[in-house]
Amino acid sequence: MVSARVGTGTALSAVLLSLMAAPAYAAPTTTVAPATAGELPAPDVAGLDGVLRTALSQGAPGAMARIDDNGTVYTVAEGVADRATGRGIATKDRFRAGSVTKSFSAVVLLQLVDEGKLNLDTSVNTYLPGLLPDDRITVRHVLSHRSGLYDYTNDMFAQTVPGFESVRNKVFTYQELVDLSLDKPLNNAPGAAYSYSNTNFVVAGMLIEKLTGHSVRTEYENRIIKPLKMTDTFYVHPGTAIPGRHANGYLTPDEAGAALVDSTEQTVSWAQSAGAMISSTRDLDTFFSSLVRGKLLSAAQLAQMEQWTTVNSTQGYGLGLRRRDLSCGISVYGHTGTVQGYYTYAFTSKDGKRSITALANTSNNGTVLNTLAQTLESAFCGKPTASVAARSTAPVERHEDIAPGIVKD
Ligand code: REX
Repeated sequence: MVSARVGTGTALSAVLLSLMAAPAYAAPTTTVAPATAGELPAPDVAGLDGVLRTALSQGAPGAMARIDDNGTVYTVAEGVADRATGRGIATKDRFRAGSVTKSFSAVVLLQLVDEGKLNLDTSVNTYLPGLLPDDRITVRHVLSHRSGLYDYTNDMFAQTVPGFESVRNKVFTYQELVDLSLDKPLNNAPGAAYSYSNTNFVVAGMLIEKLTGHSVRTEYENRIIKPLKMTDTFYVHPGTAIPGRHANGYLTPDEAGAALVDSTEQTVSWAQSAGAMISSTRDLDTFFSSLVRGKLLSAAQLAQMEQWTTVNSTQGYGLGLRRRDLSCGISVYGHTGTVQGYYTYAFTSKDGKRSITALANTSNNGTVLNTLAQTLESAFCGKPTASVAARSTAPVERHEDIAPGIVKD
């Protein structure tokens, strides 16, 4: 399902059109090698477009990315937002950002630390008496995925489309989600190991609501969305619609060759504070850039957020924040997201001067997910040199760091 908009020429003119429509940013005179932030090589916009086209060839109906490079904006879009109408995807389209929500939840909690209302090394049960089966689980363990709490989504989505349809319109309480997790023993002793689990960020949502007396939506809005003027960003729960112009999401069934399922509308109640945020490429660039520039947290809490637990040889997890080490030797900071029909990458450089958000409107397609990871290389490492030319064909570590069984090859 490759749309008529595929093609570098089309994509690059989309860049220029988008820039004309966004006068707040300086338009680049060329999309090739302008002056760039810090010591990073210029972004490889043509390479980025090639990555998106590869994602389409692997089954994504559409793919798009926006780079904000110290005031210069590059946008690239390929394929469709809506398979029924054939409307081309565009970087202004909103989408479901999945676990990028975890970074929002962590920021709210770290602001509460700054306000003296929360201590990272205190037991979760001190704030939520009796919630967890082990008093040794601290707030820090939860935010760094070291609590050992089992990820209930492993079972919920063992069968991809039936699992999704069984929760598409369901509304869970946080307690119900925690109870699903507690049906299983802890994966590890508190603090002993990294084990990615949505349960941790359900607990984070409960902490936010307990400590503030407000819904997570109110706290995201007042502390992050409004101050940063992120007008494309919404926490919609338990409503099922994405407000305004958006990309539809298409879930890949487990059965080879089966038709994609339009998964745009859902409560995302199974994730809530772990994954229900709606946003745009512009807003997520703004969010992570602002975060690392210290616009949301004190230097002390940002430093806490950037204390890394090792995930594997090229990834670390902080507090609701991922670090990815790229082939050119630089590290970038942000989060990934997977909800049915949407894969997101949103990352920024150490100084926040260059950010990229990339989106493919499909999921349960590990090949597309691995391809989308290459957008970071194009954005931050520039054109491949001979020594790294092999990276686009090099085997990528098997899938992203995600819970077992949530993605198929
Ligand atoms: C649930 C199943 C995925 C997806 C999930 N998403 O846990 C959270 C998230 C909110 O975004 N995590 C990602 C489904 C990994 C992150 O942190 O980057 N897969 C799909 C299946 C597999 O149903 N049987 O691919 O849409």
